[in-house]
Amino acid sequence: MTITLYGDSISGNCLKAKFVADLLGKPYRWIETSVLKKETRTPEFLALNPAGQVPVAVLDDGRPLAQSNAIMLYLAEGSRLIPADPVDRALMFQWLFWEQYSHETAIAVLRFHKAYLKKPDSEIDPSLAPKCRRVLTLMNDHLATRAYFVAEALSLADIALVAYTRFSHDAGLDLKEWPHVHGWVVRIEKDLGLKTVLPA
Ligand SMILES: N[C@@H](CCC(=O)N[C@@H](CS)C(=O)NCC(=O)O)C(=O)O
Repeated sequence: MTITLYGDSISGNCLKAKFVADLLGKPYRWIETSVLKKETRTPEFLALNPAGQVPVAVLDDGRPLAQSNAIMLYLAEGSRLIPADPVDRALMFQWLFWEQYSHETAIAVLRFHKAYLKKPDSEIDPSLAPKCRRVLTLMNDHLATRAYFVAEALSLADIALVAYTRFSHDAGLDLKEWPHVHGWVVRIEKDLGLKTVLPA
């Protein structure tokens, strides 16, 4: 049985799972599930994830699994995307937790309000843009001396963080201001075999 991924193609969280499955050659069935059309609120979908959020993976044995980073970890089990060294692995988790608590809650949220809900700036929480800038500056400082977030090799930390960082322009942020982040996005998109979404 092939795993099934319920995801919305505009969502970085959903694309994380797709990127890992594609990179590792894991077969899956993708079921496009639109947040804007409220397809995450149907009784069938809520039976899979009562939180009403994509992504959800339905595993080989039929069990549903939610949370993008949990799905990535499941797909990448035993692969080069999870460092073998315990400290490096813990550092990967450090960045995965930071991504969910500090990064996704800034860049993904501002992007969604601006690019998809088309809200004028006056209706958007004014603390979001400065929070995004702090997040990008922290990443830029980290990447000033390294090519990848952990252990000089591609890991789930890079994949989690690139998912929304590459769409920063949708949130009104020009990555050219953060050149190490810009260069890293180009590198990770290439590693994942993705066509760049960065503005020229
Ligand atoms: N922490 C969750 C966040 C999932 C999430 O926010 N999903 C959004 C799309 S990116 C969603 O389904 N939103 C619909 C809703 O909350 O109503 C993850 O990483 O999977």
